[in-house]
Amino acid sequence: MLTIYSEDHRKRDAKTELLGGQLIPPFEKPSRMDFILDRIHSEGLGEVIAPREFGMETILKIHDHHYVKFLQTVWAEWAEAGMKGEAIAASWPARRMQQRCPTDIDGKLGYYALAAETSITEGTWDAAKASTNVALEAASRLTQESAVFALCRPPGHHAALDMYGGYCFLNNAALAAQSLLDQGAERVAILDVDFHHGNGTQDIFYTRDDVLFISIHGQPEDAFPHFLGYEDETGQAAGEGYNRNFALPPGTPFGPWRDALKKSLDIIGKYGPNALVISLGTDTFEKDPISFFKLTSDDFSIYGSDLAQANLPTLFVMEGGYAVEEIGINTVNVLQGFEHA
Ligand code: B3N
Ligand code: ZN
Repeated sequence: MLTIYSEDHRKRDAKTELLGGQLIPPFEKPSRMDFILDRIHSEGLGEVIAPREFGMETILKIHDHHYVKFLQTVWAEWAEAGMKGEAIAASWPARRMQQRCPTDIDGKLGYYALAAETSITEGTWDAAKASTNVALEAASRLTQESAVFALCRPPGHHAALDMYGGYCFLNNAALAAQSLLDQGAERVAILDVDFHHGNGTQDIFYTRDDVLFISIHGQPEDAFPHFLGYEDETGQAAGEGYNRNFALPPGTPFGPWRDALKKSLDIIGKYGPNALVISLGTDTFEKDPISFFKLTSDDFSIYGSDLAQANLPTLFVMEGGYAVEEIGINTVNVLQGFEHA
């Protein structure tokens, strides 16, 4: 399988993540990519190539232009204000408050952040932009290839129309789906198998019927992002019926997870898309440090093979996964399971 990858992800190398009242080294770190690349090479998965530069056109179809400008300028404004650490949101437009973007940098951070764990650093925009190039290059190759792996970092599925958080800034899977539509697809399905609900992708396509979004994730009562991902969120307006959530409890093993996958593939089959985008997070793994599903490394191979049953051009977009010792094995197991089905 062809892999698209950019070294520019290294420009995002945050030193802090807010957890339990402390600033800790982030779970989402550059070495995640090295473990995946090593496994791709040792298993001979296929060629790894760098993306072209895709500019801003598709990004501005998916994200609010004020939000994009914020991402481009936030670090300079933060540094100009004399802040000493990495940029972290600390106040929000909470219930019954004004939803107006302030000019003060602390106010802007709170306006555009969906949570506080994700610090913004000097190279964050450049890395997020490079990650979108990876997704868009992969989407452009899907006409020649039956499956492509977009090895994106930073991840994207929490990034909404105008919000960042959960280690995500620009929504790579949404951009890939939009690009496939722009290339002529009539309908695209996005299946999000990351442990966390893809709130950003849901937000972006919630009122549209040209993109079906399905997510299988830890239930919001217990898991980040906490405030979206319930099963009764089914879409709105033209998008009614084109959003599905499978929200599963703590300790979920492969059996019930796979049942949700099979239901998802059935819904996708009935939708009849021209292409399938998989938001591929391997934080469903039993040893993941921040998640609570119980998939084993072998389970990743099995569900990779299940995904091939959809019989669609398939674009895998990398999302989460923090058990770094096994992230390469688990990720490549999905891709090999798919290829050898
Ligand atoms: O949810 C967490 C979190 C949960 C458990 C933890 N333990 C047990 C050490 C630590 C952290 N943090 C909030 C930020 C989660 C971002 C998730 C990003 C992701 O992978 N999205 O798909
Ligand atoms: Zn995740």
